[in-house]
Formats: sequence, C-alpha cells, structure tokens
Amino acid sequence: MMAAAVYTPSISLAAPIPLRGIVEGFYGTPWQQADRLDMLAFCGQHSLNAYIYAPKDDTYHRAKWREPYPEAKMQELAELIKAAKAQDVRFIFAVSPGLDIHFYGLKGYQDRLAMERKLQAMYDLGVRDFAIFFDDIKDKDGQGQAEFLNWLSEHFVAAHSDVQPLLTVPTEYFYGDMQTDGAKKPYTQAFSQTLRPEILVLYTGDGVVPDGLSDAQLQQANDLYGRSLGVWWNYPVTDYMENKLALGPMEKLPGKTALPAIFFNPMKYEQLSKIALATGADYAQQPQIYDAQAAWEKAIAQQYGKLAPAMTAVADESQHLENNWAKIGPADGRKLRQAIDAYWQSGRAEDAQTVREKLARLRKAADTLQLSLPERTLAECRPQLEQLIRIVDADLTGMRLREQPEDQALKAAFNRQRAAVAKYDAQARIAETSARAFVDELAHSLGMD
Ligand code: LOG
Repeated sequence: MMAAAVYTPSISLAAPIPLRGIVEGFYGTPWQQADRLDMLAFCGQHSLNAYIYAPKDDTYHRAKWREPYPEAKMQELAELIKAAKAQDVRFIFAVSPGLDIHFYGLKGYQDRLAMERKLQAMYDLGVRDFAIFFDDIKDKDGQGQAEFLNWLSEHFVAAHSDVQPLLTVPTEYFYGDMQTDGAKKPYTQAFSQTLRPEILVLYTGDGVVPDGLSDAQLQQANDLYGRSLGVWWNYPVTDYMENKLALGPMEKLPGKTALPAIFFNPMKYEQLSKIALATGADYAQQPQIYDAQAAWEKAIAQQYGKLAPAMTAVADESQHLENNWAKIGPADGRKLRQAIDAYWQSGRAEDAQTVREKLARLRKAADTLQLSLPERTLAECRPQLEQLIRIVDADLTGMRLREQPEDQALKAAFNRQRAAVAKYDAQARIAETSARAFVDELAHSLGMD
C-alpha cells in the first residue's frame, strides 16, 4: 500500500531544461582525469545530465583533430564514458576542426571521412552524443560548415539508430556578432539557412561573456536564427582573466522562454567551479523560480559545511569579471562597499567601526580557509587568499593612520603594505571594487598617492 498522498502545494509547473550540463570548453590547462571523474559525479548529484568534452588545448580536439587519440588517452576516455553512463550523464564528444578543415574537392571529401573516423572511434568506446564546434576561427564559410554538419547528420548520425542529434557552435556565436541593426550578417545568414533543423545550435548570448541573458534577448536571437537556440554560458570560466576566481552564482538567465539546452563553461579550477555550477544546476532544474542568492548560499553550505561562513565571506568578494569585452557576475563585496561609502560620507566613528569589523571578519575568514580548506581546493585559491589578507591589512593600517596621521611608524607600515598589495595585483585579483579600491582611496585621502 502506498502512503496516503500528502497535499503539497505545487510551487511551479516549471520543467527542467532538457539538456543541462557542463562544457569543458575553456582555453589553458585542461582538467585532469581525476577532475573529470569528480565532475561527472557532481553532475550526477546535481541532476545535470550532460558533459561536453571540448578542451581547447587538447590537441586532438582542435589542432590535430584528424588524428586518432593515442592508446593511453583512449583508455582514459573510455573510463570517463563509463563513469558518465553510471551517473546517467550524457558524454558529448566534441571536435573543433575549424582551424584547417576543408569543405570542397578531394580535401573536403577526405576531411569528411576523417571526421567520420574520429567520431566512429568514440562511438566504439560508447559515446552516443557528438558536437562539432566552429568558434574562434578565421574561416567564415557558413554554408560550407553547415553542409559539412548536414552531411555528418545524414551519414554518421542517421547511420546509427542510437546516436542523438548533433550539437554545434557557429563562428558567429553571439548575437552581437550575428547581425548588424537586426539584419543577419552573411555568415549567419548562410549557416542558419543551410543547417538541418535537427542540429542543435548553441550561442553565448548577446556577447561572448555578457551581463545576463534576458527572455527578450533570447527570443530575438531565436527569431534571427529561425530556431530555438541552446546556450553556452561563459560563467564561471576565467580563461580570459586567470588571476580572478568566479565564485558567484549564475544570474540573469531566462526565466520564461523554453531553452532546449544550457551548458556552463567552468574554470580550470575544478573544485572552485562547483559553487557556480551548483547554482547553474538549480537554475536548469527550475528556471522560472530560480533565486540566485539562495542557490549560492545553499551551494556553499552543501560544499563547505562548517567552513561555509568563511567561504561565503571570501566568495562574496570574488564574483564579478569585467574587462573591455566581458562583463558578468554580481558585484564583489556589495555590503563592504556600502559600509566604506558610508565611512567616507559621514566620517562618523560608528561607520569606521562597521568597516573595521567587516574587514576583520574577512581577514579571519581568509585565515580560516588557509588553515582548513582541503588541499586541492586551497591550491586553487591560495594566491587570492594571500592577496586578500594583504589588502585587508593595508586597509586596517590606512584607517588607523587616518586617526593618527603623525605616526611615522604607522605611515611606513601603510606604505610597505600598499607596496605589497600592488606587487601582487597582477597575480591575484579579489575585492577590486571594495577592499582593494579602499587601499587606494585611503592613500588618496592621506595625500600619499
Ligand atoms: C570560447 C571559449 C572560451 C570563452 C571565454 C565560446 C563559444 N568559445 O571567445 O572556449 O572559454 O570564450 O574565454 C570563447 O565561448 N571565445
């Protein structure tokens, strides 16, 4: 007998995004086998059902795409494929042939066969999902690429009853690059028109690393492409800014428009990627009711246990990535920034005290993590923790100096600490708009800049 049904009010009818997972698609040192096995287990635990193998710096994925993997590497891949299956995660094998592929003539014919061989070898290992990526290449033959993919779909995919539809990323893979004033550029025009409808196209939003993707933006891109696009989301990846860690939640993702797929591109730091990835899993499970802040707190609590308060304090200072073409993630240290602003505006002792307390808590959190984080995790964030400590120490000294501006020893200490901070700026970025900016603001207010 089943237990009597308990009435649970349904919060939402939201369905999970059908294909949801991780794309190991970053530049730089690829993950090691242990990282990948760990990540596949993580996917299983978080109901992520797909992992795309696409490390840019695996030579057999990109530069030497025609060549078969060496035997030892085949064995590693076989182990991953098996682990994925055990977790109910689809192992999607990707190839990026765009650096030197030919589409026409004898060479074009040979390259089709080379790709077929490459995929068949993975099929023989148990792979049933495949992707061909054309991002970050010079050649923009949209029609040639699409015909190539169509051929693979008709010859390779269709020839195996158990292979899923292909995935792809076009060369114009963000909305800003697909059109001018709403009119498709020639590449996107040719690619989108030629490509068979069953092939799933992923794109990265309005930019490569955009500050969110709204429903309206997604719908606009879908309209332009004439199909429902999937998303390749570039958070928490940091390959374009390796000195910073992306420890915030996914945010500003579509809540209403149905997405066929979403893949999150992680950092080379596998352990620390899991904060953002856990929030991404929550989002993909129920996009309509996703709450970034709540998901983030839950992720840290689950992953860090008794270290969660310390990790929350430090991660709060390392969420935002921005340069002249990328902007993503919540602002770093919002509360600390507010407290610092109040300190500058009021000059009141209690506002100074608030800032001091927040800085002291941050200092203690960094200390605690240095002492107690598991070795693998600590190895991924040691430079940032050390820099955070230098920054906070300089802040606290600078604040004291403002109260005792004639104290020469204090002045010398502040100068020493500022120099130490500056020395490591390029190696580790953290709290840039809060505690780090405060160092310079203090120096300026003391006439020392
Ligand atoms: C690459 C990706 C890289 C990311 C962030 C896509 C589709 N491709 O600009 O491999 O990790 O940006 O640097 C990319 O995003 N190209």
